[in-house]
Amino acid sequence: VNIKYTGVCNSDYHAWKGDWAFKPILPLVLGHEGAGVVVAKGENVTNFEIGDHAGVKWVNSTCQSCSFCEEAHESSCPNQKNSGYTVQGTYQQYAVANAVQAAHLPKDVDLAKAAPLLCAGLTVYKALKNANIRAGDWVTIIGAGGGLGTLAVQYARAMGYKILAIDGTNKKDHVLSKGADEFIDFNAVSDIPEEVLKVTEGGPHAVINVSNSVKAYHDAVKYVRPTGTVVLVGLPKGGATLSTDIVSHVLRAINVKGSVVGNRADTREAIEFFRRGKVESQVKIVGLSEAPEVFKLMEKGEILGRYVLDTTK
Ligand code: 8ID
Ligand code: ZN
Repeated sequence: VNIKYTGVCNSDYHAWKGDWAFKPILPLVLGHEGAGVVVAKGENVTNFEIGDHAGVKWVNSTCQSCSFCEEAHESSCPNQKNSGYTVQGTYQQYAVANAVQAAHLPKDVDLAKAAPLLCAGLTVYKALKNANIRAGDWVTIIGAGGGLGTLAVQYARAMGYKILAIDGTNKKDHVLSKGADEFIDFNAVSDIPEEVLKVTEGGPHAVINVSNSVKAYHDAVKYVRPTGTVVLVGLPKGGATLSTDIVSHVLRAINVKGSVVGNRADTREAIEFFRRGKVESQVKIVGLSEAPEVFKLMEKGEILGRYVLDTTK
């Protein structure tokens, strides 16, 4: 795939820093939100033609034969390869993906805006599906102003949920403009569980944490509504653990669930929400050579939405 644009995900930052116990290959080209044009294909590839638009996502290839692949839990395939982690990624002009896992991008979808959908959009859409809630229910989105969070707010709105967004002071206007009903500033509020319980009248039916904050995870299991679900998406530095008060956990019958990207159907559905205008993809386009500056902004928590790199600059 001739990659035209690639999104900058916080996971790229973690890969660069070597933050997780699961280690990347070295040397490594980062990137797993690549959008571009098919320029060559293997002789057995039947589902793409030269000239088609394609997305290269985190799940670059899977074995198709394990029990997880059989049941469409491809992101749990033990034999999967990951773009920008265990195979060379999309911070370059030409990248390879297995045709089965490459995403089909309709030609009327702008490639720069499509890029963030391939990880951020897909991941939050799947996390919301995994929350298993109904239209009208409360969902709390932690880290709502970042790359994943900005899209999470919009998918949640499109899916009919009431949204309580949590992030820093500098993200408030941005997050409310994307459709959050309520906002809590984690810098300004000292007792976050108390405030969440008040705003959501007894706790949200689901919590999606897309921040790196371990404290936010501990708060979430305290304030989630009885029978509700905390979806773990944000990936803090390796070694972080989540503890929970067992008696309270049992008596409130709460669920705690990890969620990692999504399968091919989730990818197609997440792209379709965007194509139909139900979510917008706010991107700031800079040159590939500016990636180090983007990482600095990410480190300081100053990014609203997603940065996308133009691979020709
Ligand atoms: O499949 C997955 N599970 C998956 C896929 C893609 C990304 C997981 N991730 C992980 C990344 O590795 C990272 O840990 O999701 C996390 C978020 O990625 P991102 O959206 O690309 O990061 P960002 O744009 O930097 O946004 C993070 C937001 O969190 C806020 C920041 O202000 C920022 O807006 N935040 C922080 I840091 N601490 C917070 C806190 N205590 C907080 N918001 C609320 N409360
Ligand atoms: Zn990502």
